[in-house]
Amino acid sequence: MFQETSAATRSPFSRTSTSRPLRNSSQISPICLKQFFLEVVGGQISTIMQAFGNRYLQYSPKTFLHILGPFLGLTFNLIWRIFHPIKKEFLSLPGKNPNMIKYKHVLALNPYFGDSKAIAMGVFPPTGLEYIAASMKGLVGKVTLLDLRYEKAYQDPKALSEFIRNEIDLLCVSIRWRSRFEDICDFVSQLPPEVCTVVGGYKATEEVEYLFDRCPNIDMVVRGEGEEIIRQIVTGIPYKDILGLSYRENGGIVHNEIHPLPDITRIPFPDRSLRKQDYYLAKYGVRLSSHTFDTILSTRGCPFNCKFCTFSLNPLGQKRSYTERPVESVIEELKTVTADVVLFSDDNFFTNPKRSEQLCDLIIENKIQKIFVAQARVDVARHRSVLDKAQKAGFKFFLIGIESPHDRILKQLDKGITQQQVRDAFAVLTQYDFYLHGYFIYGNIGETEEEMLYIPKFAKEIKLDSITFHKLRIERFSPLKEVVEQTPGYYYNRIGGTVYSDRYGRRELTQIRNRIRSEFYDLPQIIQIIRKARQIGLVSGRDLTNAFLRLPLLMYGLGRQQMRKKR
Ligand code: B12
Ligand SMILES: C[S@@+](CC[C@H](N)C(=O)[O-])C[C@H]1O[C@@H](n2cnc3c(N)ncnc32)[C@H](O)[C@@H]1O
Ligand code: SF4
Repeated sequence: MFQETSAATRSPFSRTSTSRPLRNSSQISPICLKQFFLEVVGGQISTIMQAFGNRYLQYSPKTFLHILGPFLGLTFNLIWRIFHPIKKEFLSLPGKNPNMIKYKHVLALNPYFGDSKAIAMGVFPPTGLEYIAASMKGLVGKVTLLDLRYEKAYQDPKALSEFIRNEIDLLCVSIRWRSRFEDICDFVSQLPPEVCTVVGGYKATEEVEYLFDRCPNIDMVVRGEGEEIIRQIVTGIPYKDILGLSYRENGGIVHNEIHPLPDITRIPFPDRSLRKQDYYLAKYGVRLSSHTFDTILSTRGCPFNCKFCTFSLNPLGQKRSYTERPVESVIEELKTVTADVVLFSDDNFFTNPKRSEQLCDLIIENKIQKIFVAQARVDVARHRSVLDKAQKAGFKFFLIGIESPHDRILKQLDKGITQQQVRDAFAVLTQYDFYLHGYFIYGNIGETEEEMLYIPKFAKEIKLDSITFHKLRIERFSPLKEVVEQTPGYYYNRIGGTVYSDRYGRRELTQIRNRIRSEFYDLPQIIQIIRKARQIGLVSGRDLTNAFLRLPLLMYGLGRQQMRKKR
């Protein structure tokens, strides 16, 4: 969609807007000039010296020059080649020279706060934003990261605006999810328009035009993975030359071409030093576990092509080719992680079983003691040696995509597994002390009520500890989009919305969801969850007592959320 656009006039997104003119868009920074001097002029001097020594001087009658010429040329060239990369790296760090810094104080803002249905939402740090902060290190004066979930005082846009006005010259906001998107737009649009504002993230990338329209104070939207793009912005590269950037110019919006996917082996670790607090499991403000939580990303992308899934695509629709970080680098990062529970955010931690085993070996060897959580396909059960190692290394919690107990649906979704394979896999997985969580999708094309209601029974048969079940969603680049569009009686009302049918509308699917939930989460299952959570060390006896004592608070929070939902 963005492919052929490089100027406002050619952009399918271009339109007039009431925006302020762009700031500093074509400024060439001192860093660029210095780099240019060293790379081009310096390289030329070195080459000329060498040529001079090699060719010209050898015909000179002066013998010492005859010998010294090539020697000098070669030496200069050698020194140049040895030190050039270091100098270049040094020069690309304007932090070493305060005069070169374009932005003195950057605010990296995680704008999510307030109660959310997703319990996992409060648990994890804003990893993407910490990657962005790490990429700016040394290129800007100072970075402050504000995670509004933990900054009550700044949840008021007026108070935050005052801080921004007094302190900040670049505001970076991360917008990742569809949920709460409108609230976040409201919030961001109240922040000071005079401070340069750049937003990025999965949802921001999906909503570029809308964001410019909705929030007149947004100057730039970074599309896709932002590490290299933010470096270019803060070092003063002209906006027109920054791939993956959309920005305002002359009352319109310019969408530059897509940025190539960054090489994750060279990306710095997310900057965890900016955190002001630990992350923990809480619901309605009640802390449920004494453990602290963190995420780590050891690969990006997924080589599978399940038809419903857009995890393996980026928000621009590009397939994120499966790429691995070197295991040693993952271990180095893990050594810096202080949290007790660490989620590998990789789409599937066991895509390359050999590498996963190697990583487990290194975790054991380096005595890194954590509770690890990983996403996995059922295929992992075929590799017992990997499971043995994973257990030893501290992998205790598996999030596994099963999707459906029915072969017909699994085939329709291109999941690449059968019901029997799922049963076989769980016969193996349940022999370990893993907490097993399964993902299911209901409301699939042609799926009957009876088939949907088999989910809780099947989940119990294969001995899953807990499940989540989502209605089938259609994302913008979902390969299932066309299938739904071409199937009579099936429809979705918006991108990212649920698939409904003439037979199963919103009301019917909600009723089915409630039945799946109550049939699976009965009292014995809840006891099993608590027992397993204790067994793997996720919660302690003390945590349970504390949670029990705060039960009234939890009930109050739940009640308030229900009331708000009704309103
Ligand atoms: C791990 C994960 C989670 C974790 C979060 C961990 C964390 N640290 O925050 C948990 C389990 C909490 C989670 C929950 C949910 N998730 Co989720 N999640 C992911 C997943 C698999 C990886 C995210 C990640 O860590 N990526 C790695 C980092 C480095 O990338 P990033 O955050 O996108 O950041 C990069 C860019 O976006 C950009 N960027 C980000 N912020 C900024 C800011 C600036 C200024 C700039 C310049 C750039 C920039 O640069 C970053 C570095 O490259 C993605 C899929 C994916 N492959 O991205 C889905 C995904 C983001 N989740 C999704 C969904 C739907 C959910 C849930 C709603 C699921 C559910 N039904 O419960 C909940 C929502 C929670 C809520 N808000 O209510 C969808 C979002 C779709 C959408 N359009 O809204 C995604 C895209 C998966 C998908 N394709 O369906 N999720
Ligand atoms: C990362 S995958 C699960 C782990 C692993 N990659 C696998 O395939 O087994 C996350 C889960 O999100 C759910 N999901 C993803 N896209 C969805 C969609 N479009 N509609 C409904 N659920 C979806 C699926 O249940 C999927 O298993
Ligand atoms: S469901 Fe899992 S395996 Fe399938 S494409 Fe998505 S992330 Fe990959």
